[in-house]
Amino acid sequence: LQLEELLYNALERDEFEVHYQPVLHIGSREITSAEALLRWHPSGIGPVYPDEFIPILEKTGGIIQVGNFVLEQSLKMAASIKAESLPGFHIAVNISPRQLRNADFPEYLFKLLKQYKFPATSLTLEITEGVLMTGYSIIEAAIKQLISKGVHIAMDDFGTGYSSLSYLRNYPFHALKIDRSFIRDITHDKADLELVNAAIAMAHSLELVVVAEGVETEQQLDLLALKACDYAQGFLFSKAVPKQAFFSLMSSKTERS
Ligand code: G
Ligand code: G
Ligand code: MN
Ligand code: NA
Repeated sequence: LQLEELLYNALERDEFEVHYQPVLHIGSREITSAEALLRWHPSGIGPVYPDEFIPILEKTGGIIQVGNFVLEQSLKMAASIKAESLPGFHIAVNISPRQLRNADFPEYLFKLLKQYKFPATSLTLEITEGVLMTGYSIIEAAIKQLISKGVHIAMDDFGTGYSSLSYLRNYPFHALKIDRSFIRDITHDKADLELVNAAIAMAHSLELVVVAEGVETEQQLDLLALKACDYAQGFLFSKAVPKQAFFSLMSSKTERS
């Protein structure tokens, strides 16, 4: 209960910060997008990671407000990158089931996109299979409404859930993110490499782009390039960093080219 108490009013106390992890196009090695990852720094104790506090926010409903904060910060950040250096820049934000169950979510998001003059097609919402497994028809409707307005949806943590294939059949997703547990051993585990290869081939045949998560070595990147994976994200390039550090990452890239 202690974290739950500390989370109460954490937004008002300004304890949340959105960090950004670059995503690179494998072919060009250019940063083309970023994933927003929430960080919490409660005063007194050290940083607490999302795996610990997101489930609590989901339970208490605090995720609605905090999720809106993440979306707003992310769109603001991405809008300035688009304006200053990279018109094609894309931003990815993780969305919880609880947010999608809120009937006001799509309208809220469309208003935000308008406010920041941000194209729907430059925003990806990352959802896990768990989001779809909840079986709420309101979630299904929200996802279809978002897609119809051009918002991209990525299936996150692919391979770790249960029924991913039927969801891929039923929703026009734009991207598939292969969970980092499948990437970790591809240089020495033949079965993992074959699974990743099959996932990429399947995604491409359904016209989805593929992002490999948790890429830590050049050897992994080489194999992913060989298997025609489209994008990569991981410590090889950068961990998630605060906004200013992300801006420097972007400008050092463009200055060099
Ligand atoms: O960086 P890492 O420990 O940050 O993130 C762990 C997990 O927490 C991610 O896989 C992601 O699914 C989830 N997460 C991070 N930020 C957010 C967020 O803003 N909203 C939601 N719903 N989940 C997030
Ligand atoms: O579940 P989701 O994929 O949205 O969250 C990404 C999580 O993976 C975050 O916790 C982030 O810190 C972590 N992460 C990102 N890149 C790497 C990496 O290269 N290696 C490892 N081990 N974790 C990573
Ligand atoms: Mn994610
Ligand atoms: Na993931």
